[in-house]
Amino acid sequence: MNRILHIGVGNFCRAHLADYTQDAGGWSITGVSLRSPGVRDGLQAQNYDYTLAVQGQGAKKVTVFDKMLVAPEDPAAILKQISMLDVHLISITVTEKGYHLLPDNTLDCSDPLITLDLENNLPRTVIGFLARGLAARRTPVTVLSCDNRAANGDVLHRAVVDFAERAGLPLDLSQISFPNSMVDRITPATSQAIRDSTGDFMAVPTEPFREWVIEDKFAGPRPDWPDVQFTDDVAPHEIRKLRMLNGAHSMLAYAGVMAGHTYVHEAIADPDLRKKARALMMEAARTLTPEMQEIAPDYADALIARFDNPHIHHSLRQIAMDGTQKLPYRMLDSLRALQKMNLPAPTLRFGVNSWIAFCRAEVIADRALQDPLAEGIAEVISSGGSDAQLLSLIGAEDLTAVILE
Ligand code: CS2
Repeated sequence: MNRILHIGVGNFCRAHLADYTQDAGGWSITGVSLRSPGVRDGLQAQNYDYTLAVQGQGAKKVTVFDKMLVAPEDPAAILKQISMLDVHLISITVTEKGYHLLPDNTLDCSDPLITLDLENNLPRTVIGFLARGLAARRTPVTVLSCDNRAANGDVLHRAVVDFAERAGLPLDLSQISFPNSMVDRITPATSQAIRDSTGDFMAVPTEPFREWVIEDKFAGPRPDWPDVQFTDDVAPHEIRKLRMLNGAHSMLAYAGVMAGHTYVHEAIADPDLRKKARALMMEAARTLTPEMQEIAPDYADALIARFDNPHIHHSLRQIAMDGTQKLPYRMLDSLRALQKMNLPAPTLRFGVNSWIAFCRAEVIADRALQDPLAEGIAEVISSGGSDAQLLSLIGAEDLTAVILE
């Protein structure tokens, strides 16, 4: 049977890639956790099967995983998997921070984990595993990023090549492809209520909607995924989704927490935030291609209806995590594009200012920020630093005047 090696077995991949792959049939997935054994232990105890609790559609058994490996327990086993002949696809969901990139989307070689990986044959990061594993691979393989990042395949490609060059590893790039992709399915963390209602400790709650657009650039075979759009150019779809859905999500997260809300469906029911969510989406929409601009009003309505879903308990604090990694592609790219067109962007500015206000409130309340740059943020705030200094942490120096105006 053909296999996918999937790195990062969080709820999102178990609700998206795994669901699509099970529907396709004929493929199995071997999961890799880069850090803790928790998900592996939980899934192993139930033969790697779990319940996908699709809101409104009931429980679906997902049986597509054949096993799961935990990288720190045996990193060499992961490298071996990358070179195996029945693995035609290596897919990735490690979230934004898992790429170890600078705000300009290049590899952050001053990152301690990347430094360690450059010096050691047994890696810890996804970039280290890919570069070292692919250097030993002799047959075609596709590396498919399924994370929210603009041009996710291109930036992953660049980071892996950069790492390989610095580590002196030979990569046969004629055998490896890195398609860009847009992924979408709102998938919160598993709550006790979901565990109780499904009787499955490892159940994953998700919404009925799912969308996947992939650049048609596969080095070898791929599953016959149903309802996936294959295209030469993913960017218009990706930018639509990242700037409208994720941009509004992040604004709701920061402004929503500050207004005392807990979940997305509560924040979107707040009349002021509802108006602002739509306004942010429509500001972002002006940066899209003409085709996407045409569908933007309907798309915005559909997104708001999805945010309204009271059965999906999507925590605002979950979305608020890792803001330094998310804001660049969710808000700053739109702000830059609008600035170039000389168009106003009051709600996007409000969104970035809400992040600043949220960071300040958290640090002042002595709550640890969940962000790879948490220390730097806390240092700026507790030493009386300016908002401009916070913006420089996310590479927004060029936008300081616009955002803080
Ligand atoms: C969310 C996303 O956690 C977040 O930051 O904005 O996970 C969002 O739910 C997905 O991208 C929807 O496809």
